Amino acid sequence: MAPAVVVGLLTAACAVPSFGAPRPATRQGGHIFSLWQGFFLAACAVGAFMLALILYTVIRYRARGDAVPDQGSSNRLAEVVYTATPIAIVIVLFVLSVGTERLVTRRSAGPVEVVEVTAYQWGWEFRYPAEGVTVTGAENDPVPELVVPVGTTTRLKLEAHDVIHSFFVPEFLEKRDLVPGLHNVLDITPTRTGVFAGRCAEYCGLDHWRMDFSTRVVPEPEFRTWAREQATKSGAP
Ligand SMILES: [Cu+2]
Repeated sequence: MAPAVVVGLLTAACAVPSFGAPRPATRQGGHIFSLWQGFFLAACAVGAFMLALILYTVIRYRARGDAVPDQGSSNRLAEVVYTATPIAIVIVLFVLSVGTERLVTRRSAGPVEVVEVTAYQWGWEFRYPAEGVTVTGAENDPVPELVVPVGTTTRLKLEAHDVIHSFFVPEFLEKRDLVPGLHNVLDITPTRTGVFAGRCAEYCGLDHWRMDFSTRVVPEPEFRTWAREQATKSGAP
């Protein structure tokens, strides 16, 4: 009964293609998403194999009288297989992880948009140097909005002035720390429009929970209109 439930749960989990991860909204997030699917499927396969081995052993070697079983202390073939197989699995997963990491952290040859992201206790500032636009919001009032165009790469230059914060939008499937004195960079290429909630993902003090922001991915023309409106509002040329 219990094994049937476990198999049922595993099958149900495997039937969901995202395996619980948010649907990615960026190209880089798509790479992480594929890696996650690979890891999850590998875990399903290992789990199913182990369950099968346990069931086989329980049935095949159940007590059958008082005869003394084989007293051999080792089985070289089994030992080699159960040592080599996990090592091989770890090597494959490691190579896939390094490949994905390279894809995700590779800086775009020519980023179209640049946004200077500054985190502070307790809020965010998004500065668009080319457009002369600055969006600020502190302590959730109002929640600052990061607006980026869909289909083009936006380079986020991450800075912190006080303590360590972390830029996190679940749908981007990436998290990057903002460390005082370090110039971290995150290139994102949104693949679909929408509004995605973001937050600071590094405990940074008493009001850390207030560090929410919103990310709005819009079509390029809409982005241009928005930038022009913001620049006019703040009196920039
Ligand atoms: Cu923070």
